[in-house]
Amino acid sequence: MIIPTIPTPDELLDKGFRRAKKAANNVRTSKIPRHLKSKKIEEARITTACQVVKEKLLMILNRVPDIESLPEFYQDYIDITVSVDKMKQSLGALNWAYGIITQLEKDYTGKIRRSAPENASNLQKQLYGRLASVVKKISEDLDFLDYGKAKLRNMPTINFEATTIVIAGFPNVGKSTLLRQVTDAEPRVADYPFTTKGIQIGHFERNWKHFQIIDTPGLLDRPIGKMNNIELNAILALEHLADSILFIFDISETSGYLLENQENLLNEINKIFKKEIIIVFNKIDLIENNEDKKETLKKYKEIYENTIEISAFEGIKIEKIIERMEKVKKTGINTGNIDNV
Ligand SMILES: Nc1nc2c(ncn2[C@@H]2O[C@H](COP(=O)(O)OP(=O)(O)O)[C@@H](O)[C@H]2O)c(=O)[nH]1
Ligand SMILES: [Mg+2]
Repeated sequence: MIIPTIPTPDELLDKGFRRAKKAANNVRTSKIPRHLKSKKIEEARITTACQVVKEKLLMILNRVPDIESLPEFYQDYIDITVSVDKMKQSLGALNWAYGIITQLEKDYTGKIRRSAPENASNLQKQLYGRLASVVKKISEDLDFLDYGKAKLRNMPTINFEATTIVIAGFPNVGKSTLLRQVTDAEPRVADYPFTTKGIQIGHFERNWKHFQIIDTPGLLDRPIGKMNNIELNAILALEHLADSILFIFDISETSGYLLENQENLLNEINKIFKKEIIIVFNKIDLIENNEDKKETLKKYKEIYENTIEISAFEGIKIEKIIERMEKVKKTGINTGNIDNV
């Protein structure tokens, strides 16, 4: 979670005014000489109301991390999900309000100190009006941050130290099955733009090295050539994470996708991701008695080098995949380019 709870303008003002009232009562019941009281009361009201509102604004500003200092994947994610510019604008507006309120507080406490006691209450009312109008001016910004908070609540939690492998391949080729076979626990599901099911992140460890496997249903399982720019950006954000892509062919074609189409998808992925691609032929258990399919597999193995044949469902040759993943080098370099599509 990157954004703290955001109050509405009314909540912000109510809190300020309520605390100000208490502060004023404390002065009223204190031992300050009577002739000084009315000014002290109004001064306490002003200072407290301004301080409470400022404190809350500062808390929000301090708790939202500096977007530019986040890993690129998160910057892209925030940009695709809510827009980094709008986010910065809203935070900028809160910062602006903070500055104005500081000035108002200073001006009005000075005015009250210099004023006749009978004018103090009027000055305090003036300040309240101006404070309220400043807070109302950032109403849309508070709204936007609250919307951003909701949108970013279930952002993927990425381990940037881990070697990361992103799975690609048409629906039903066995991506989820393989993810479950390779990783320890149930994969964690996080929101991801343009996916309805969210992305799934699984982990496993080997020889004290941490591996992270990411499945992106709805994203790397359909023709990329037809995607619009925002969708492509959602894909490219993955480029920041992926040290390698694992592409799954369903050699049995029981998923309903012809091998020819699967090849096209592989080619498209090859074009946008400048990453090493591990090619896996899945569902070999289904072609055991099919000489034609076996022949096709042989042909494909000649075209693509270093492929692995598995049955994710029966757990055959899973170890081979893990051994292959262990050889993946951590790159962490973004070389993605949507112009290649
Ligand atoms: N026979 C067989 N079925 C498999 C294999 N791998 C996956 N399946 C089945 O294919 C279907 C789709 O698998 P799933 O992992 O959900 O595919 P995804 O859409 O790519 O995530 C499921 O019914 C799986 O049980 C395999 O190696 N052999
Ligand atoms: Mg799946």
